[in-house]
Amino acid sequence: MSRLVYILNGPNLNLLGKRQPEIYGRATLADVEAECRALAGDLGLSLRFHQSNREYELIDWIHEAREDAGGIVINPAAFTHTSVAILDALNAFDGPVIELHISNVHKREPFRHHSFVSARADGVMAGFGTQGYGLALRRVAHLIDARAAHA
Ligand code: DHK
Repeated sequence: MSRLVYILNGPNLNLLGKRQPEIYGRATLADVEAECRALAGDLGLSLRFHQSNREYELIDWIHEAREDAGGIVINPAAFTHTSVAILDALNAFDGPVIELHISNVHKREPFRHHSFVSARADGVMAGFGTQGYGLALRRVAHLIDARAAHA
C-alpha cells in the first residue's frame, strides 16, 4: 500500500493562527505543515498538504488521492457540516480516512455537531488543537501498516 498521505484542509484554515486564536490556537497552517512534514519523515510517509476555500478543489484532491495515496487526513472545516459531495468523494477512496477538527465541535454550536464526513471516516478527532494533525498522521501510518500486514 502506498505510503503517500494527503492532508486536506477546508475553508478559512488559511487564516489559522490569525482567526479566533482562542478557539483555533496561534500556530499557522505553515507551522502545522512543517510539523507534519518532519513527523512524516520519521514515519516513512510522504505527504501532500493542501488547503482550499473551494469545495471542488478538495473533491479534486480526494479524486487524485484515489490514484496514488494510501490514506487521507481531512479537516473539512465548515464543509464538515454541509458537504454530501465531500462524503461521496471520500466514499470513492479505499484507504484509511481520519476526520480532524482542531476545536471540540461538540462543545460548540449545535450546527457543528453533525458531520457528513463521519459516515466515512475510520476515526474522528476533535479538540486536540493543532496537535491533532500529528496524532492523526500517526494513526494513518498505523492503519496503512496494518493493511499492508494483512494484504
Ligand atoms: C474548523 C472550522 O472552520 C469550523 O467550521 C468547524 C473546524 C470546526 C475545526 O475545529 O478545525 O466547525
